[in-house]
Amino acid sequence: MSSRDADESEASRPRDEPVAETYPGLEVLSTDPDNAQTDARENLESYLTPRDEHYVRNHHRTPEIDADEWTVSLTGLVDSEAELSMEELRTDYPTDSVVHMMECSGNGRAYFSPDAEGDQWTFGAVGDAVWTGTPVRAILDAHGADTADGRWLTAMGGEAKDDEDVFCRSIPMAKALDDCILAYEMNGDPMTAEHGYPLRLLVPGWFGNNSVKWVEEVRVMDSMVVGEEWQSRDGRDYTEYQQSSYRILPAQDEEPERYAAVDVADTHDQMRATDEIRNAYLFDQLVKSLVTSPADGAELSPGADGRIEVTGVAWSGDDRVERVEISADGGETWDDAEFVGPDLGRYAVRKFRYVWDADPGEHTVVARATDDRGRTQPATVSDPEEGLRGIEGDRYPWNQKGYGNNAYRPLGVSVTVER
Ligand SMILES: Nc1nc2c(c(=O)[nH]1)N[C@H]1C(S)=C(S)[C@@H](COP(=O)(O)O)O[C@H]1N2
Ligand SMILES: [Mo]
Repeated sequence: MSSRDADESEASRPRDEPVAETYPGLEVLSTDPDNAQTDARENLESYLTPRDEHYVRNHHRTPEIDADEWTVSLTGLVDSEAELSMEELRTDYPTDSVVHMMECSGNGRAYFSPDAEGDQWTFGAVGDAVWTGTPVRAILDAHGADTADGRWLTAMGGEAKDDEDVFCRSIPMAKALDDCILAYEMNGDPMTAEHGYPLRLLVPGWFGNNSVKWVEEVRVMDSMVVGEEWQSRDGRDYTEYQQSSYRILPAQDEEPERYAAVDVADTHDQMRATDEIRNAYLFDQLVKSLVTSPADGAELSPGADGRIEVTGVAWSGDDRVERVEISADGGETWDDAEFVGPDLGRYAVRKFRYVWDADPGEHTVVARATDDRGRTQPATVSDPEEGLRGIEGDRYPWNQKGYGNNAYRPLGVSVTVER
């Protein structure tokens, strides 16, 4: 029985519980489908974001799935196609865990002017969790998959109804082999329904849109999902979320250019290689940071020594965060912050602190992170008329769907230091 048949025999049905009740730590942006972000900067100070403070981002209604009935099909360029139960995934293959600070591509959309279409996420569509499951490589190796460079692993979500676009993502084979897992646990417990129970693809270091929830088929292919075959496979469109959404689309472009394949996965590099790739795909995350304390609007009375502790979090994509700087004057002058606490791996959150010798008055405190390839956060978002396709002149490219914003100035906190 394929999981699609299982769907129809009640292995999956839409879930009724309102997110506002199940996730008290979230601010609900929309319901049906549910979209909710963490409601306070302090929530992100935990090394692991509790499951109920981790943002939820859905295109369709959350399915309620019976894990005993659920299977994932392995198809395409493999010696033997297979249909794997949750039990087989857990017991027949190795297990791996990874800590990943996962960010939605739409996080920071609210800071675009004019508005970009979609839910107006501010800073809270990001969360750090430890994900546990079966390494994708082990499954591909066991079934004689063609894992040559240039192949793609396409993962398909199982929640779309017959008249809905399937949430489907193609991942370059090199990344799939390197560290992707089919995850069934989040922070040591089974995932909650909204986060993908019973199974999701987890693509560490990459924007959340790559980590397909409720995955029901993974297919080894020689291209991404593209073309007519995939625009109406079983009467549904499997290309929308790969080729149309989750692309950097400047104001002057009507539609993103649909490619069968791209050689460059690194999102930042795609945004620069404007001749080869007109509209970057949102693959690995861009370096970013957030001051978590003091709170925006705080009135601070420093101790006798006039010092105030500034703390925050930083994260990145495939390249590690190497440096965080703090400015108490909105970005005119900078000082290095120090990293504190454990490093839980290359994709995990990094916490930082800075001891600020504060003068009385009003200040805008901002943080700026830089990755180990020297890429740093830009100051602001560009105007649409500039038509940028990548980060230029300290400006993040305004884009129609409001993706990838890692500009530091909109994330600053305004504080008053008292005498
Ligand atoms: N099947 C499916 N997978 C999905 C989505 C979806 O709508 N359907 N949303 C994606 C997006 S855009 C993000 S940011 C993450 C969010 O994961 P979370 O809800 O666990 O935070 O899931 C991704 N996986
Ligand atoms: Mo997302």
